[in-house]
Amino acid sequence: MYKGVLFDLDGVIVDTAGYHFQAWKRLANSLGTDFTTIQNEQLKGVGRVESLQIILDWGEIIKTKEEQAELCIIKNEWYLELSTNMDESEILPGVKDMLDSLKENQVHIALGSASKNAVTILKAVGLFDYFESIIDGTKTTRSKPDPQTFELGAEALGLKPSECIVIEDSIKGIEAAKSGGFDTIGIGQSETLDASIITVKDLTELSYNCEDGTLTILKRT
Ligand code: B16
Ligand code: MG
Repeated sequence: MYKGVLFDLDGVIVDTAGYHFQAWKRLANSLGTDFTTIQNEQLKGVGRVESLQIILDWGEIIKTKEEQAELCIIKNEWYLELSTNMDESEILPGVKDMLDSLKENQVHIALGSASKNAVTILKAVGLFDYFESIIDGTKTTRSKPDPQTFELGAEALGLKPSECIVIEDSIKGIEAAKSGGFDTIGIGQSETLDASIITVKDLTELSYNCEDGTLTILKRT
């Protein structure tokens, strides 16, 4: 039983993971390099600056700190071009129902995302008001797989890690949550994600019950 849920954003609440991939790929191609969808799994959940460094390392490309800052700005402009017209139709399946159910039953809700665009995206899709606390890339100093994002989320809700569950779509995010002592639900493929409770394709596949301020996951693997 859990008293709080910490939601990742990209790839869990909204389908922006694909937009990040497209924008990074465009940037990599503009630098004369490329990366695969399998490599992209290593970028999911990782902050902007750290993601660029990984891509530069893959391509054995050296850039100064100033050039890296400029490249991050360009990537974000391309990402925002892709995500700017988002609306509630891009909320992933099962998310709205789960948020409604949690809220109706006084289960605490926070966001734990690496993205600096999190507030903009949540407002664009009309989900901002569900969150009691938003821990995003503007509030953290250490990128996932460090547990800081989720530790701050639990703290903001006044809960211990053992009282919260983290919902994540990334390898690094699951790693971060586990190392902070959180149970985890994976969104994606169980071959890729080693979640502690269950990995589902999307939240419509998750059996749960919300009652008197607690969430119970009914079906576990
Ligand atoms: P931004 P999440 C992460 O969000 C994305 O998975 C990752 O691909 C992105 O690089 C990172 O946010 C930073 O995002 O460039 O918008 O600040 O999955 O932790 O919600
Ligand atoms: Mg994610």
